[in-house]
Order: sequence, then structure tokens, then C-alpha cells
Amino acid sequence: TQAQPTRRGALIVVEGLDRAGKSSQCEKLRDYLSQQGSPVKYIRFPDRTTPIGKLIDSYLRGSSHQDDHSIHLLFSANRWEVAKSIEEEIASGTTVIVDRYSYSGVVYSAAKANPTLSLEWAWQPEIGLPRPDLCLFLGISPEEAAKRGGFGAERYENETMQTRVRELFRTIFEKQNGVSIIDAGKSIDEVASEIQGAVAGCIARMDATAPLGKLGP
Ligand code: NYM
Ligand code: MG
Repeated sequence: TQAQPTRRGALIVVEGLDRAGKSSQCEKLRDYLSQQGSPVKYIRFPDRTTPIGKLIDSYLRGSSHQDDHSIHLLFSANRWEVAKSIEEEIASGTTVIVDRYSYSGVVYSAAKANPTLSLEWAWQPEIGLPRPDLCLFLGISPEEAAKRGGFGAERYENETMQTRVRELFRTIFEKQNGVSIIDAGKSIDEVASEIQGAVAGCIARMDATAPLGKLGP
């Protein structure tokens, strides 16, 4: 008999506004999958630990200034610097959960309303990055976000930006296939079980012969 080829891992992206509960849900999903015996890894963007990530962190905390285009490209470079390792994990059968990805990248940058930084411009450096097999968008109303402690102290965590970000997420996810919109205003456990359902379905569809895709134009 022939050996079964290893089933590849899935690339699962979790997106949403600040305060939607992405990080808690990613942790819950990681724990759920590992209890199921599924190899899993949880990463997040920005990855503030690398040299590029440290520049981003200082920008977000307001201790440095960057041109809008320049910081955008740094966020993208911060994904490119781990793209290869994501591909390797996936190929070896590990499911990778990613907390924010290219969608946050384009939406937050385009929300600045800089006349030469359109969604289209912002997407270009993302082309060729690993393409998620599933993207979960955690949607939350401004009222619910406010109940969860309102805005933090970082750049972008203000009413004007969050409103534009909300609009732009809607714009890009309307014309995107393979996005699951989750009502993140529900309880943590309800949201978690909805996510588990979507992810289980996605993982079940993985097989070694369907390679991980790349983000297109
Ligand atoms: N952000 C995140 C961007 O502006 N571009 C990106 O490419 C990514 C991944 O960073 N307000 C913004 C969105 C967030 C901020 O992220 C920090 P987090 O998940 O709150 O640490
Ligand atoms: Mg945040």
C-alpha cells in the first residue's frame, strides 16, 4: 500500500477592528485545535519582535514618525519576512492561525485618506504573499466596541480612523470570496464555536495535492 501524503495545514486569517476580540479568539482556536491533535501555530501581525517590527511598534506607540507610504511598506515587509516560514509550516502539516494580515494592512493605510495611498496602491506589495484558505472577519458595532473599554492609546485608536476602517473592511470583504463574517458582538463562547465550525470545515477540505495559494492582484 502507498503511504498517504501528509495533509497540508490550513492558513487561517482572523481580521477585524480593534476591540473585536481577535487575539482572545485566536488563542481559543489554537487551544481547541491542539486539543483535537491538530498541529497548530499562532502568529500575529505586526510581529513587533523583529527589527522591522520594532520600527512599527515605535510608530504605533507614537514615539516615532513615518511617512504614510513608508510605514505601509514596513507593515508589508513584516509579513514578507516570515512568508517563507509560513509556507514551510503549512507544507509540513501545521495549521497557521494569523491574527491580522494584508487586509488590515491595506485598510488601515487607506483609511488615512492620503491622496496617493489608495486601496489599490496599498495592495500591490501584498501580491505574492501566502493566500489564506479561510479569512474570518470579526465584526463588532461601535457601541459594543465602546462597551469593551473604548479606545486604547495607540495610533489609529480613535473614532475617525475606526469609522473609516470599518467602511473599508466592508468594501474589500464584499468582493472577496472565502471570507466568513462572524458577529463578534456575541459571547466569547458563542463566537468561539462559530469560528471552530468554520475552521473545522476548512481543515477537512485540505489535502496534500492542493497547494497553498498566493495573493493575486
Ligand atoms: N495595522 C496592522 C496596520 O496598520 N497595518 C498592518 O499591516 C497590520 C497588520 O496595527 N491598530 C494596525 C492595526 C492596529 C495596529 O495591531 C496594531 P494589534 O493587532 O492591535 O497589535
Ligand atoms: Mg490593537
